[in-house]
Order: sequence, then C-alpha cells, then structure tokens
Amino acid sequence: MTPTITAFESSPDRGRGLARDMRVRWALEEAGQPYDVRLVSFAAMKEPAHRTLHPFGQIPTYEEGDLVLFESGAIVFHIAEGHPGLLPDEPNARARAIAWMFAALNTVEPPIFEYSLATILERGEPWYAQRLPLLEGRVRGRLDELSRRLGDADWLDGAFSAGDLLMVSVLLRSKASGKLDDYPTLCAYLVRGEARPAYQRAFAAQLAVFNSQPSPG
Ligand code: GTB
Repeated sequence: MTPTITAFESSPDRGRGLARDMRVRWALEEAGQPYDVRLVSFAAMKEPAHRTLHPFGQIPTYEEGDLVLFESGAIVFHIAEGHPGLLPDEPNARARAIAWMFAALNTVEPPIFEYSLATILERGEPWYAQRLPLLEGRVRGRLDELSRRLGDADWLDGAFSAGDLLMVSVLLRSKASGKLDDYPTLCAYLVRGEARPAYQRAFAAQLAVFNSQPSPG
C-alpha cells in the first residue's frame, strides 16, 4: 500500500529541505518505497481534519492503510523497521542505531532548534543579545561531543543507518546558520549524507513543491 505523507504547501525555508517532511521523504527513498504527498497550508494544519492525524496540528504525518502516525522520528522508525537497509539486523547493532536516532532527536536537535528559533522569533527582545551566547554555547557543546565521537568514521556506528539519517537531517539546520564551519569532520559527514542518491531524490521532490508555487507579485 502506498503511504501518504503531509508536507508544507508553502515551506518557509523555500524548499531548502529543512522542514521535517524531508527526513521522512529521505527514509522512504532509502527504503525504495513510493509515496504520495498531500500538501497542507498553515491554516489547514490547525483544522480538525488534520488534527485527527496530528494532535499538535503540524507536519509531517504518515498514513498507510489503517495506520496514522505523527512525529518524524516515529515515522522514520516505522519505515526503517519495515524495510531492509536502515537498521542493522544484528540485535545489538540495531539497538545502537536506534540509540543514535534518539540521540539525534533528543540530545542534538533541541539546542540546534532552540538556537534557530531564537534567531527568528526573539531578535527584537531586549534580552536577545544576552541569551544568544548561552544558546550558541549549548549548540557548540553538542557539536564538540558529536564530532569527537564521529572522529574520522564515515557513519556513527558502522554502516549508514536511520541514526545517521536523522543526525544528518538535524545537523543540516546548523549548516544553514554557519555553525558547522568549525567542524570539518561533521561537514564531511553531511556531504556524505547529502550525496546519497536517496537524499537527492527526496530533496528534489520537496524543492519541486516550492518551485511549483506561483511567484509572488
Ligand atoms: N517533533 C515533531 C516532528 O519531529 O515531527 C515536530 C514537527 C514540527 O515541528 N513540524 C513543523 C510544523 O508543522 C514543520 S517542521 N510547523 C507548523 C506549526 O507548528 O504550526 C519545523 C520547521 C519549519 C520550518 C523550517 N524552515 O523553514 O526552515 C524548518 C523546520
């Protein structure tokens, strides 16, 4: 059965792959699983019809027969469990790959997201200049630790896994803000992720949504 995911009708990132449908598209492409996309506006996301799929009125969602999922991590995990190639078969290696999925979403993404949100939403606040170094320090701390662990390895734990897929997705947000420039091994890690044919197909598909929008004015 072909799953359907939801994505922004008009993504604020102008198709740069930063919205969280991108990681779901990427996982589906890695899995070789065709999918349909339903585009939703910001208003439609808050309507009851969408909230039955997503309690918080957000994207992405995932529908496959009777199954409805929200949360990009849970969706990627579901795809990885149902298809070979995104999680190792050996039980301990599989558990470690899942740990990296959680690490990406629970340990690395929060400071990166918080920093990014502050630069967008809090710029005008009188305390912005004081708060920013604190947020920057938290991002840097995580990037220091992650780059130490990755070392010169290609991927976080052996072969490419859903852990890498989520970690690369999370780090891409920092790349956009220039925060990764001091971390050559993390930059190379992102280049490896972005070079994967599945990533490129997913990126092209979400960019095509932006390019199909009528230009303003
Ligand atoms: N924890 C959830 C998950 O991982 O699925 C978070 C989902 C989420 O934050 N969805 C966002 C959303 O629907 C889109 S991805 N926002 C609308 C709303 O809450 O009303 C976050 C996002 C949005 C925009 C950019 N960007 O333009 O760069 C990047 C990331």
